[in-house]
Amino acid sequence: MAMDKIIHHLKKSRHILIASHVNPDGDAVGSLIAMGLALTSVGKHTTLYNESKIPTVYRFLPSVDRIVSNLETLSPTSSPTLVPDVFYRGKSDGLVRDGTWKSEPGNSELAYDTAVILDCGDLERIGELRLETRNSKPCPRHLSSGIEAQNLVPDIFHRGSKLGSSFQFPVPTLINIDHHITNTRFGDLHLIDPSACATAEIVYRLIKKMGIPIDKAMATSIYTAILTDTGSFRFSNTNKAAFEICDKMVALGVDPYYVAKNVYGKYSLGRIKLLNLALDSIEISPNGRLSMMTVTQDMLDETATQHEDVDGLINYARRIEDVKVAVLIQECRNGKRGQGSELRAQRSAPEVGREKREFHVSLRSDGSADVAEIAARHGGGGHYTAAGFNIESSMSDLKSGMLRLAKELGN
Ligand SMILES: [Mn+2]
Repeated sequence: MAMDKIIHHLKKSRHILIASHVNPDGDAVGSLIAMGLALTSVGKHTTLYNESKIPTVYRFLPSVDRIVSNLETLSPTSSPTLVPDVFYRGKSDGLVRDGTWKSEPGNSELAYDTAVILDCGDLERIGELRLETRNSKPCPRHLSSGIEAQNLVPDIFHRGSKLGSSFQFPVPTLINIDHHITNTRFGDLHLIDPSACATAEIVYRLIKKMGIPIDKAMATSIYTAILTDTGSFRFSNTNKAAFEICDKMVALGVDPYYVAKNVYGKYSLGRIKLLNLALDSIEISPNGRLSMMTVTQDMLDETATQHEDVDGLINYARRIEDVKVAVLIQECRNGKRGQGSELRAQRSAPEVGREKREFHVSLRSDGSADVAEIAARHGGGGHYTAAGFNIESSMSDLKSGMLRLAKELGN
């Protein structure tokens, strides 16, 4: 069983890198912290990684300061001379060896045995950090501990590196834990359950099965993840486990009012003003089935808000009577491109100059339309009722394209 294999592997691991998606939501932050605290409590050396700044509303979470956004300054493996030539470089006909493993005493202490990727439908969701995967053939699993790594055939390694950097480190095994229906099944070991209300539900099951006692800090992280990913038990992913787990977390000392105050009760004035602008931007398709909200960079600048303040705004567009699908078009900050944008940039290179910009499009449905499928058409993904994708386009082309979707939604 997948979970047993993962537990077996985690128990053998010594230094575990745990990461979740860019622009993290409550599930990405809460799952990351819960997993990190649990593995730390059983003596594992853990590194918690998220590329983005953790949103203000989640900064109350215990151990949130343990999350780093830069591995280069943290890991001794950041020096490329320490683990020099161990990696393979991709070739179209497969992978060719790019050097030899130079084992030096102590090196195994510096490397990650394992990376656990949480709440990411595909590996690019972790951002600029590249954990390259090889799906060509099954990897030998017996070579996973640090000491044994000295005898490794290098081709079982994933290479961790950062775009535009010589920084790299070995990551022999990737574990993929997620609840997105569009998960690409990247990595070596998978725990993917689209019926889970949140990745934190799966993390909870894993921690329980490992026999790790859940303390109040872990409980607060799990509770917050489930509370926010279910929209406070309102979204379609709300299941029995959401209530059962949260009930247990409260029994372990979580204070629901304290969490709610931090997550929902502390909005900056700028965020409220942004809400005003966003509500004002709402357009409805002629048949009334699709609503569209736009958030431009100018709106963020005008209200001194950031990406994190856009979180949840789309729900206003979704709850409008008769609307089946709500679309939120968000302009990305200049130069800050989202996942997969490189490919799209290449594809549209001849069209540069027609004011194409990078946008993130969020989609929500009332349960009668599959927005994961719509997002997948554009290279994105998500859940049946909540999904998204990045696209390079002009605002007007994008808006008319999205409005055309309304016709698929009936009259
Ligand atoms: Mn999630």
